[in-house]
This record gives sequence, C-alpha cells and structure tokens, in this order.
Amino acid sequence: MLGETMATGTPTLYVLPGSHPCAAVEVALGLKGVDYRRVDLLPMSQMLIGPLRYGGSTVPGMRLDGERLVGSRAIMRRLDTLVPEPPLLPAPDEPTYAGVLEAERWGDDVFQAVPRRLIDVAFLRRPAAMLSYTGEAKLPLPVGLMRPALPLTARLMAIKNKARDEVAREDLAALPAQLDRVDGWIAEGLLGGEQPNAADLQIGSTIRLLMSIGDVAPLIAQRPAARLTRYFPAMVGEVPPGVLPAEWLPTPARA
Ligand SMILES: N[C@@H](CCC(=O)N[C@@H](CS)C(=O)NCC(=O)O)C(=O)O
Repeated sequence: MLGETMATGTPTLYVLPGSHPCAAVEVALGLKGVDYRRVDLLPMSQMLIGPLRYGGSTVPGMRLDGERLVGSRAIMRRLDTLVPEPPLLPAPDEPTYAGVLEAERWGDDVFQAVPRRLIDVAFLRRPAAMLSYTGEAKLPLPVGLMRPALPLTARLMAIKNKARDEVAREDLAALPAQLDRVDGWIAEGLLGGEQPNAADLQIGSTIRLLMSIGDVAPLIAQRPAARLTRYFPAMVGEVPPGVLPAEWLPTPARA
C-alpha cells in the first residue's frame, strides 16, 4: 500500500543478490507497506545498468516515478518522507536522534565494507559459493551459464572492492572491536529496539551477511549484535567453514 505523500507509480528497486544494503532497504519498504518492483542485477552489471536506470553504479538504487535515488541511506530518508509511519529515525528532538544517525553513518561508511571484502576474498578461494547467494533472484542468465564465469567475476569483484588477503586479515583483526561498538550501542538502547530504526537495518544487514561466512559466524553468535539479524528474513547464501585460513581468525576469547 502506498502512502498519500507517495508519487503515483510503484517504485522499482535495483538490487544484487546477497547485497546487505539492499536487504536493509527491502525490510524498510516492508515495514512501511510500500509495494515495489525488484530488479535483480548480475554482479558487475550494475556498473553499466545503474547509471541509465537510477543514476548510480552501486546498489541499492531506486526509481520512483521520474526520481532517481542511489544508496541505502538516501533511499531510507526518502522512504520516511514518502510514508512517515513507522519512522526509521527518532524525531529530531529525541535524545537518541544524533546517536542513531551516527550509528547509521558508521554502519554505511565503515562497517558495510567489511563482509563485502571478506566474502570477496572467500569467493576467490571458493568461487562456487557465490551461487548460493543467488537464492530466488530472477537473474537474466541460467545458473549453468553463470558457473564458468564465477572465477573471473570473483576476481573483478575483489579488484573493485580492494579485497586482498592482507586487507581481509586486517578486517578480521578489527572485527572484535567493531562488534564491541555495536554491542555497546545495543546496551545504550540506540540499537536493538522492538521496531528497527535505520541504523538497526544498516548494521543488522551487515551482521547478517557476516554470519553467512561460516568461519566468522562463531565470532558473533553469542553476542548481542547477533540479535540484530532478527529484523530480516533468513539469510540465503553461505561460505562454508574452512574457506578462510584458521590463522586469520581472532581467537574466540578476543572475539
Ligand atoms: N554504501 C552504499 C553503496 C552500496 C554498495 O557498494 N553496494 C554494493 C553491493 S553490496 C555494490 O553495489 N557493489 C558493486 C560495485 O561497487 O560495483 C549504499 O549503502 O548504498
């Protein structure tokens, strides 16, 4: 159902299978009861298609009548003006307003890239794992045709995201402190409420993707941060345990 402040048409959301900021926006659309058309893009094709369809080269992107929106935060802001209830941010005069905005910014600018790089490095080692993330996506190519292209796609994605072994090792070393920060925000009440805010969706979608990496999930599972995944449908896709070298992983005590 579309709200009254809505333009007339059904929005179109452009996504990549498995993309966590896309999952965040899809949950927000669902919370607000906005019907939308989803277009599943093939990895890397968004660089060609995105500029034409929604004016950007990353996903999520959205077309809303003539309006073009790029980026999960921009789409979240627009959804709040389109359909104000339930709001994705506290009211500006509430004490948590600035904190939620800052958590959302960090979730987008810093934390979002972590599972992207870790998964890219894992796909370089196990390209076939990429297919598990396609789930029910309506892709323009049958899976059988995609299979031979997986190793090259994995390489291109890793180059695009600057994902290399040493960067993945740094990401894993930094992860416990990042999870402490998320747990701290939950303890403060900025995150983890009954109704998710924009920061819950931004950070929760990243936690959910991180937990699809078999070697990383045990570092998170016992933490409050793991509960942020409850706003989302079950994750489709998995990198099996053992793909990332054991010596890269922080010891559970430090995680
Ligand atoms: N931080 C932005 C960018 C999102 C982003 O980088 N999305 C990835 C997929 S998770 C993407 O489009 N990757 C393809 C590329 O960078 O070419 C947002 O939240 O919208």
